[in-house]
Amino acid sequence: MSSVLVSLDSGVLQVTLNRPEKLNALNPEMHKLLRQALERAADEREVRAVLLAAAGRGFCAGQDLSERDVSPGAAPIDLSVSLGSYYNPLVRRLRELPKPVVCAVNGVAAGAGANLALACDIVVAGRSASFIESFSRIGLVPDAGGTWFLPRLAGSARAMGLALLAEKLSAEQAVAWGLIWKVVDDDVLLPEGIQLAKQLADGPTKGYGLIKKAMLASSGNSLDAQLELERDLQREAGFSEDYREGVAAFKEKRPPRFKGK
Ligand code: LHQ
Repeated sequence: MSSVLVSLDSGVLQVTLNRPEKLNALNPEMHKLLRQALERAADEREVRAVLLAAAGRGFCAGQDLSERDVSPGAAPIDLSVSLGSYYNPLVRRLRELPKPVVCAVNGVAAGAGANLALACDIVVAGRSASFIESFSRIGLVPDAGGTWFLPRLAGSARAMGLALLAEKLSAEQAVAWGLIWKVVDDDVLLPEGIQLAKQLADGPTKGYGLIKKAMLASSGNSLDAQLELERDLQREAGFSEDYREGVAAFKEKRPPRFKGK
């Protein structure tokens, strides 16, 4: 059985981490398959939204630590290689993908697993899910974008506490702190994730891509620069077929039929 399952239905590419016995800890094979799935999402017109989900009782326990030889005689491991080859491209791909990415967090999300979830656009979590910036427990620095996402989402005091103390944050607390979109009962998590992704897959895909671009740029921009960017992106959105359709539907008092163009 593949460690990452991929299926396309109604415009939603569902990508499921599938190594439940290791709480979906990420190894090179999973990274390869994840990358392939996200490239497919970027390339195929039929894909209009992505749903990242996971099998079993955990979402993702971060980097697979069993593959690291840390015995006294072993050569020191250069972790930057793994970040440069796998994690950094993965986070960039998710953020820069011009299509919405929903993440359904079904259980514990630890280390890079937590930050993988935070790299997605809409994060919905099951009530029993939790987030742990577990890096400091093993002497590491939050990676996979953690030191960028956390202060922006939760504020610097909470970001620092999460990173230094590595305490488990409940899904309810993650919502209260602004880390994620919402919490739902565990038994409806997947249907809820699918429903959200389908809703987005039926939307103005091109406009969504431009929204992602604007949001991503905002944290490095002055208000002035952001206003200029909004002007440019709005020009592009205004030339889309979906803008015409959206306004026509509004005038005709009917639901829009977006084509993603
Ligand atoms: C695991 C793992 C795991 C292997 C559970 N690996 N097997 C990036 C680039 C380069 C280098 C370094 O790092 C990074 C980014 C990172 O992600 S660093 C952070 C790595 N992750 C962690 O430190 C989390 C380690 N895991 C845990 O702390 C716990 O397993 C959590 C809190 C996630 C869940 O605890 P429990 O619910 O009590 O489950 P468990 O500990 O019993 O785990 C279940 C199984 O999964 C168990 O296997 P076993 O054969 O004994 O049943 C664990 O060994 C395995 N597993 N995480 N990361």
